[in-house]
Amino acid sequence: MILPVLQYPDERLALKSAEVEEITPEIAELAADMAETMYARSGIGLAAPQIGRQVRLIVTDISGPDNKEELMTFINPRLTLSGEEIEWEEGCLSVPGFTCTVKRRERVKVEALGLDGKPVEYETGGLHAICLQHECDHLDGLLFIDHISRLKRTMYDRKLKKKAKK
Ligand code: K1U
Ligand code: ZN
Repeated sequence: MILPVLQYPDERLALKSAEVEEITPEIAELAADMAETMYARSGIGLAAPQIGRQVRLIVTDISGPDNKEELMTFINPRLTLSGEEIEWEEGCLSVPGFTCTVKRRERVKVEALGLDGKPVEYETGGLHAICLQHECDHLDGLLFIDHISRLKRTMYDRKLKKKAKK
């Protein structure tokens, strides 16, 4: 099922999510719905808080909605960052109409549980590393706009207020 994606400044996006205690059929269904929603919105990642569920669950597929070849689900992910700091132009399904360059680390190691409850360890770089940092930020109530300069953030907030008045 395709679910509505919460949009900034919805306060639920700023909440810290809780660990998944047990991988129930509901969690498996939530992961499937998140993947469907991510593809429907042309995203390469989605975190549970974006659809109003404050649990530590993310999905990614950097092959994109036209290919759907690299779907990955991570439960209770923990990241270890490495490599150089790089700049990447990010967008977010919860922050429509705005993109901005964010500084992130080049490589990540993810330790998580898979949908079968088994531990997974996965190392990656480039776009997937950026996407994983972005999605894990959502689990801690952070958006990419929390990483940009105060000036750019103020400009975006003003743009939103103007749009809301119309
Ligand atoms: O979390 C989200 O809202 C999904 C977001 C993830 C993301 C985008 C860009 C950099 C890091 C993380 C998106 O998928 S927005 C769509 C998008 O920017 C994109 C789509 C296809 C290829 C590349 C980027
Ligand atoms: Zn996002």
